[in-house]
Amino acid sequence: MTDVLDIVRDLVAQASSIAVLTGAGVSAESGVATFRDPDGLWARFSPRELASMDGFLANPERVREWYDYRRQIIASVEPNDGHRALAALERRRGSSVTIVTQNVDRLHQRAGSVNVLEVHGNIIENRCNDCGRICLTDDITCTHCGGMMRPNVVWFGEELPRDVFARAEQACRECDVMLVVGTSAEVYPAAGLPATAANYGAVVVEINPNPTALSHQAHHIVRAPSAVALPQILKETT
Ligand code: BJW
Repeated sequence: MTDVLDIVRDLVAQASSIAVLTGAGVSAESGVATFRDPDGLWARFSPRELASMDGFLANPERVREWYDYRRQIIASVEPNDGHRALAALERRRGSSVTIVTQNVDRLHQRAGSVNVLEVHGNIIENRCNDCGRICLTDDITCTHCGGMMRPNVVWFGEELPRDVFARAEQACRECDVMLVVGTSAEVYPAAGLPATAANYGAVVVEINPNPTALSHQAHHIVRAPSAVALPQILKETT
């Protein structure tokens, strides 16, 4: 473990551009459930019923209740040492650090990260399904066009926000090192970003206590929880 931590620390120290793809595991140690772990959300709730447009149209009340339940959990937790280590890295290295997050919980921003691309949206806001207007209120119809308001997240079968994903791809093409942290790397197109980075010459590092769909492609693997590994890798010297 010490060896790989030293190697990854050196890679980060020498990189002129760093992309970080994060997933639900980064927030696990804050107390936010992941999706696909044995105790994850998809073990208790149906993605088809709760994270798809068909599910929403069939029962909008149930979907809204589920998102309200998750919003309450997120409001009651704090960023962890992993989020904080990434925010501190960005404070030292500026815009050369880009976080591409699949997480909708805004914990990176609450830890102080600024250059964050939310490829699956966020759970804090609502969005009109018809005109796209974004708001923070819990109105169920849009005051602008009368359309249905829904959480501002990306459900299965929906396109990711095009400009945000384009910027994420650009960051992956430009980086020297990509850290892939706390994601099962099963959900596309985000799961394809590490391959983009590798194809453009980046070193890809997986940080995850468990093997994932990405593991066989990663150049280095740190098998540890992110709130432990990130502070060790991203010490002040990097
Ligand atoms: C720790 C830890 C610790 C634990 N420290 N680590 C190509 C092939 C096959 C299928 C597809 C394909 N392309 C597209 C698809 C379909 C689909 C898809 O990928 N399906 C697969 C599941 C098979 N993709 C889509 O539908 C996407 N849209 C799309 O492709 O649109 C096309 C289109 C184009 C043009 C017009 C219209 C359409 C959209 C995907 C949206 C995903 N949405 C969700 C819900 C968001 C809202 C919400 O939160 O409610 O996003 S699903 C869920 O999965 C959520 C996550 O962001 C996403 C990824 O999960 P993540 O973060 O990886 O979490 P887990 O739980 O899977 O993994 C946790 C990891 O943490 C584990 O590895 C643990 O070991 C680890 N861990 N503790 C570090 N302490």
